[in-house]
Amino acid sequence: MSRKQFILPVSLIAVFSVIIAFLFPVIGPRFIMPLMMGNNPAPTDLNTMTNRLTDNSLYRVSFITIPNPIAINDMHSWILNLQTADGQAVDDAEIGVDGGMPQHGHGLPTRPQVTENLGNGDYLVEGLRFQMPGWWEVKFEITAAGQSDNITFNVVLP
Ligand SMILES: [Cu+2]
Repeated sequence: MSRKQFILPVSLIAVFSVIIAFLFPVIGPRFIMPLMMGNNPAPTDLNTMTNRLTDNSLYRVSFITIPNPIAINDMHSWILNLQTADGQAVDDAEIGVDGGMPQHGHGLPTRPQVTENLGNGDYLVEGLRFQMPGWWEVKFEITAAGQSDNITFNVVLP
């Protein structure tokens, strides 16, 4: 093989590698990851209500997203409203946030946190980001007056 015959394919590979390296963060989340992880449609019987009772019915939790609707890859916030099961605002709660994509076996790409207690049972949750379409679970562990309960919201991003 001559020097010329060797250099051409090597430079082509280099150029393509650079192009792919630049494109990957753009096309990766939307197309490559779902392909790798299995592009399962979300279950049709998912409860996607945004106002629900916690697992043991201790609290009623609802949320709005800012902005609404949310877009893939956008860092965004939720306002979570927390009430007792009989409708009293809960203002002194400790709230943990977790979640992920059950069909892909991965967690959240960020570490969202409650950053502000807004009063009247409202809490600001900052730092949420969903980097691919599909079924996401967002879980809150709520502790108030020594009583903990959990809730899992289902979010399906088109
Ligand atoms: Cu995923």
